[in-house]
Amino acid sequence: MLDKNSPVPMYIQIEEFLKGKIFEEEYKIGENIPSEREFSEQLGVSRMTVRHAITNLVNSGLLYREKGRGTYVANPKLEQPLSGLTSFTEDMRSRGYEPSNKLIRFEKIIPPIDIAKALQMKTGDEVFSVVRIRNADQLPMAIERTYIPVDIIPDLDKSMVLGSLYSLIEERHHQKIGHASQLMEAALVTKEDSKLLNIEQPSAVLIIERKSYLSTGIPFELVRSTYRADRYKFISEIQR
Ligand code: 16G
Repeated sequence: MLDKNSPVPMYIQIEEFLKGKIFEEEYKIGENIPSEREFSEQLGVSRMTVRHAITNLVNSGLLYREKGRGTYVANPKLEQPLSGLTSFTEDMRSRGYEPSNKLIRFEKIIPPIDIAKALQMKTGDEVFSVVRIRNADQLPMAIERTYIPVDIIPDLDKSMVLGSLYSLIEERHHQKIGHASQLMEAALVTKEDSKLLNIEQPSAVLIIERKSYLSTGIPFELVRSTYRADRYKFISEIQR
């Protein structure tokens, strides 16, 4: 199965071996694979070499590690278009996943100056500062840190942000959501976020900052989202 005389490095041969097991569904999505120790005994190679191969497959999104539990076969990465102004709830439902939120923080605060400026607020005006873990079928996908001017939804409370913010604005407050601007950057997960997302350090994450406006041109949210890079691919259509 593995050829020690081959010019192909051992860790790459192990990667191919594991990929074969995944594609043939001997290892199924959501199931955990044998431990590094078991592989190293079975294949007669060092644990370091096995770890190298597994880490590469984690980085490419075929496997994921759960802290203290083991390594699992991942769902194929979710392909998220960067075009429409959709909500997390809509995105997950359209793919057949059940969205849910875990509320980490809900506060009414006077925002830092940069946030107040971005949201075109007057000094002293308050925002709701909301931190939510966004799950798909109970698995954490992203953390969203959202600032919403209190003037937009004055009666916002904790129970409301356990559901969809966008449907709250559109259906309960009868406001139209207009457009948004987004910026994206790659980062390594922070210690705090690695705990919230249940991923190891170091892991790659993608940060998207979205500023969204009502159709009247008034900004209603500034959101910094941290996406698990092992769960997402972002797609955009481009034309010449
Ligand atoms: C998306 C948006 C976020 C918005 C949220 C509303 C990005 C980068 N972010 O996650 O800005 O607040 O949806 O979702 O796409 P909700 O209506 O389910 O609460």
